[in-house]
Amino acid sequence: THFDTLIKHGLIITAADRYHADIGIKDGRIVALGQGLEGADEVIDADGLWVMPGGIDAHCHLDQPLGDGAVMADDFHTGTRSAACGGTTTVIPFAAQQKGQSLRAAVEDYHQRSEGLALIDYAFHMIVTDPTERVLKEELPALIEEGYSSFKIYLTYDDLKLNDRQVLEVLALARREGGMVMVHAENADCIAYLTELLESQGKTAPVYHGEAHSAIAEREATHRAISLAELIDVPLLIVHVSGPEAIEQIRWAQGRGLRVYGETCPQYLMLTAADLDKEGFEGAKCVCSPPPRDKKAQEAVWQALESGVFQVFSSDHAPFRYEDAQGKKLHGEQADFHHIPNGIPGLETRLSILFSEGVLKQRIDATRFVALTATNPAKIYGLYPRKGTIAIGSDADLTLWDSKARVTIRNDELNHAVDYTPYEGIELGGKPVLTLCRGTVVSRDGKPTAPTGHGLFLKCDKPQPAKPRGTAKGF
Ligand code: DUC
Ligand code: ZN
Ligand code: ZN
Ligand code: ZN
Repeated sequence: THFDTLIKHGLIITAADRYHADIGIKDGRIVALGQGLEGADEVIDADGLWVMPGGIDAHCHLDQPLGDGAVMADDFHTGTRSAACGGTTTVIPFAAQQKGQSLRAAVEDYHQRSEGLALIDYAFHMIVTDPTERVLKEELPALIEEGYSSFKIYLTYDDLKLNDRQVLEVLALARREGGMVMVHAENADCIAYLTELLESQGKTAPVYHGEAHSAIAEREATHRAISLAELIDVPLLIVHVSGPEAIEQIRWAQGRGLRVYGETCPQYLMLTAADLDKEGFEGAKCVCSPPPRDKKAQEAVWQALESGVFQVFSSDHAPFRYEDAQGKKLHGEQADFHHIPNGIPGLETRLSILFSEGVLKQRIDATRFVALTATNPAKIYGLYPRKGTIAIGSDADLTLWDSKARVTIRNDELNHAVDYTPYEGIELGGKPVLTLCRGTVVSRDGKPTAPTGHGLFLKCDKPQPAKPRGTAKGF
């Protein structure tokens, strides 16, 4: 065989193995793994580098229409460019249904927003906000079949949230059709009550966002979502888990044999509530939901990554500009905390943070890093084994890491369109030096190298982890 590309002498790390071998690539796929492979148009010397599956960022928001007319800073071009430079080769952002809109229209709108713009491959999750009879009986079953096999539901935000009855209907539909349900678990009434109370006391600074979004409200909603899923007998994934209260609920469910999965994000390892309390309005840069908690919560999140309570590590990249064109800061200088858009950027820094703080500091091993950032999301969202591993027949989505490099995060050097990073000035060990998506080099040393439009839309299979246990009667 003559290869298009050969990657020689790297240390290959998958979710299961680590070994030295060469990788032969042809037509965008891995066609050979072995020692002493020869004969290629292009040879990449990976001597001294670690070769891991390209990252899959299974939770990020790009060019998502927001009810209030606000616009996200990153579209499919800048967002996937930034992801590629951070070592990610697949993203799964959200096609969000507005209330009153058909789900099909939401998906079609999102295809228009992404068409021809992505540098790396992408699939869609849907967000279901209006589960009408038509959505449940016709649209969702058809869309799941067509390759949109996962969707997120919310228990909070007035324009997004479902009531418990609606959650049950949606879960039953997922069970019948084999879809994977993701849930944003925070108790809406608790947050509304605390927000009004804090405001009535004049407590409107960004730091009070953290108090309004209490960990108890997160714990309650997590427990409720798990209970509703158990009643229906359907798997469930709790997204962006922030600390020990919700972790305890997930561990409890897993201990009882329920198929409950958990996701966490870099902000819950790197930030605390104290970051919301910075000088001036700077705390607004760390406002996300659920909010970062405290040092003990960070430790609990690390432990849950290590012990396997969490299967997925995503960025939850939600790109809002700190200063708009008029120089106004996040919806107005000194805006009440509850008018600050929830979410922080993180597509490009996600892998480096877990690599540095997790792998190099020996909190998790490199195989678990791969599982959390690529293999598990591929399995849970129906992209495996095309994506998420290094195997013959899989797409040649690969990231070459220099584990000895040291990098200081500077927003100036990131490739997103957001005007800040909450991680400014943090020094990390290790960096992705070369990223290939289907055999094409999409980034080198933190700069994009692929043409706009290299990325392809991916249809997701019905994931095996979404299969019910078979315990429920009468569904
Ligand atoms: N939920 C998300 O998933 N992302 C950003 C903000 C939020 O509340
Ligand atoms: Zn959410
Ligand atoms: Zn999100
Ligand atoms: Zn207000």
